Amino acid sequence: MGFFSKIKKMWGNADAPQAAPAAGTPADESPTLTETAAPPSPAPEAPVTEAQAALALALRQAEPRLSAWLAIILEGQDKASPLLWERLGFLFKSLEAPESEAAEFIARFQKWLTDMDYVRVEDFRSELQYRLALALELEDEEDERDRLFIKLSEGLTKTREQIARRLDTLLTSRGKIDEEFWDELEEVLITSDMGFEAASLLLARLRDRVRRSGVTATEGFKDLLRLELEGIFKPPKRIQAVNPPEVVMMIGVNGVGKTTTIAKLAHRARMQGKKVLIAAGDTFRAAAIEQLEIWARRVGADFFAKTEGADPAAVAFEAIEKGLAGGYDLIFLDTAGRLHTKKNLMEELEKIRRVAGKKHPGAPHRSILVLDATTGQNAMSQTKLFNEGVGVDEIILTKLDGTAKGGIIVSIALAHNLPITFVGLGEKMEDLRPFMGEDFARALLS
Ligand SMILES: Nc1nc2c(ncn2[C@@H]2O[C@H](COP(=O)(O)OP(=O)(O)OP(=O)(O)O)[C@@H](O)[C@H]2O)c(=O)[nH]1
Ligand SMILES: [Mg+2]
Repeated sequence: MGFFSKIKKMWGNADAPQAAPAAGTPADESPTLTETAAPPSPAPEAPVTEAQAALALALRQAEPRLSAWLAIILEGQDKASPLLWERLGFLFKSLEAPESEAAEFIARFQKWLTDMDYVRVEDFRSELQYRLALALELEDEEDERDRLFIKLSEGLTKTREQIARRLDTLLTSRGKIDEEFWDELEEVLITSDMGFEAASLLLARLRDRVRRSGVTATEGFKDLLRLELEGIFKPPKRIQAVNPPEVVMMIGVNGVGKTTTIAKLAHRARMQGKKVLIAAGDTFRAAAIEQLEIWARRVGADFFAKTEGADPAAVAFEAIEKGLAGGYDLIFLDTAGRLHTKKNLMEELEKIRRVAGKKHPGAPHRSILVLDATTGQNAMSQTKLFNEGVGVDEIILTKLDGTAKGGIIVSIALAHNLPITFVGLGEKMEDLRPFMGEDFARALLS
């Protein structure tokens, strides 16, 4: 547990001898770290080679950040090679990660490269950093947050154009916060897919905040708006503890991204060393079951399915049985977005809930509603429908990349006291990221 604290201890220890000024060049001059091409010897007392010592020194002297360490590991490398894996293994070792963990990480990554047909570092560097951040529990690190922020900003480009650009025009053209300013602001908010209700609520809160702050010029307004949004995006407190396996049920209308989001979440969990089972509760079409099985294989999760048309509640029941017996940490249950029978979707989901809870008290521990940002205000009625129908514990908003309708997130956060936990910023595994309200507000307005 807590690699981050270990790292802090390691690299930030005042008693540790300060690294000597860079002597010569880092390890990339030597062809290999060890005499042979074999991975670092498992014996901890194995003699340290010159190349390893140089690499250790370079890592030690670098800023204590994942990206800086990775830059050193990848220095002079433009392709996947035995040397690269050796250096990566050395990074794990330097961070006191168990050897077996490093070996598993590397083997899985190599397999992924083969599957994806990637060889060049530039094709896989980003994924490698993402996986390392998860495996080494460094996702909260400033660097990773910066990377996420850039990704978020890119993803929000169109939404930002809708909101920020028009807001900027309004702010510079008016100069003073008066009634006309409020009227025009209301228009900007409503047309950015925030919807009438949310816009009115936000305006009322903003008026109050502006009054309290004493700000009268439009100059200081953006900061106040950012603060207000940050407050709106603050997640309500929840009990996190669960009796394993934690059962996560994915719900939402068809096409929003339930199945791919399960894959992305399972990928994250696997990188964090969890044992994951994915269950095919969408028995609507055989292709859905196959799609999920392929994903499970790709991310290294186990898979449970029955036949097409089977009762999804039975799938849930048996998957939980398998999960309990197999010592799983996490079970993801995919569900259908629409049904082949006349039966009500909510009834079916409710039945899954009931049956899951009977087999494993507290299950499903999390019902995640997946919403597609490109549907704009439609997402609001879906939230209401699912929340009243079966209950929703958290929301994941997908497809924020490339839509101008990202303002919907404000309405969702305002209308329901539900946490938005992740946002989808693209189709790649690393494109599902934890939602951080502060960063989001900043990215939206900057
Ligand atoms: N651009 C982008 N595409 C996404 C994102 N999330 C999912 N998708 C794509 O959306 C499409 C539908 O995703 P699925 O996961 O199959 O959706 P689903 O909800 O399981 O659909 P049904 O099973 O038909 O109900 C896929 O092509 C995904 O790659 C995202 O954040 N951004
Ligand atoms: Mg699906």
